[in-house]
Amino acid sequence: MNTDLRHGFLALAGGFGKGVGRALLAALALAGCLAPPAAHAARNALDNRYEISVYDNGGKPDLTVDPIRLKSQLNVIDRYFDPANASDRCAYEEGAVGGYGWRRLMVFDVVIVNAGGGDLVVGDRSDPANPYAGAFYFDPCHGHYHLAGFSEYRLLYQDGNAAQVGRKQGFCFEDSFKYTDHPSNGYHCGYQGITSGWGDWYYKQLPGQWIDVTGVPEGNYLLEVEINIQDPKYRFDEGENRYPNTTRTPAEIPKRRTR
Ligand SMILES: [Ca+2]
Ligand SMILES: [Zn+2]
Repeated sequence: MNTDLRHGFLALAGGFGKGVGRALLAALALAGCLAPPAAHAARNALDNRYEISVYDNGGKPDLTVDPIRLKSQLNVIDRYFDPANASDRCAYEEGAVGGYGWRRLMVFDVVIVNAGGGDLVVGDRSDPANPYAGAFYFDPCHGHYHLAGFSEYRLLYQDGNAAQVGRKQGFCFEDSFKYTDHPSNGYHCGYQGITSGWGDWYYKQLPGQWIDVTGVPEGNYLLEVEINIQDPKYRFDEGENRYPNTTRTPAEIPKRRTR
């Protein structure tokens, strides 16, 4: 299958939201019809793998962002947002872009890795007995529930000062990539969590998986991602928390090409 078609599928998958997109890509992969992003991811993970060593954290998770994947998948794109398009309208209304028309976006992959010896167990958000139930909201762009304000994406000058207002991003937690040989306990968007030694992948084609850098001058910046910063009463207990919750990577905004 040619590359354009593959990108078409990706856009389609993104439009349906994370879970459906993955299911579709998995089905395509099984059909042997293309090398889906998941296959690229697996290959990249082997070639250039973020090494974690899971430790005994008193049965608790320890979350961190995969710094290798954050860096390797980062790029700046120009994208047109059309008010007549439901998904574009959603991105605008959620504040993921500052306006319609051509926007410059810094897009990147975020994988939340659990390096603690215990699973992150969030569970079913619709169960009123779930202690995190009040932390969820329906994300219309993704078509499923997110834990509100779990992370923030920031663009910084190289001195660490903010170059752009940061943007909060919610998450649904599930097992996407394995970082150790530990088997998955099968968490998904309906019963959320991340198994010890697994990572939850938010790929750059997902709606909102970016910072709108329209109007930001070209130059060298830092991208910063901080996690587990939701309302304190819903924060996850990370025990010893040996792995950092703030990750930075160099991020260049290239010269705009003349159209
Ligand atoms: Ca951590
Ligand atoms: Zn989502």
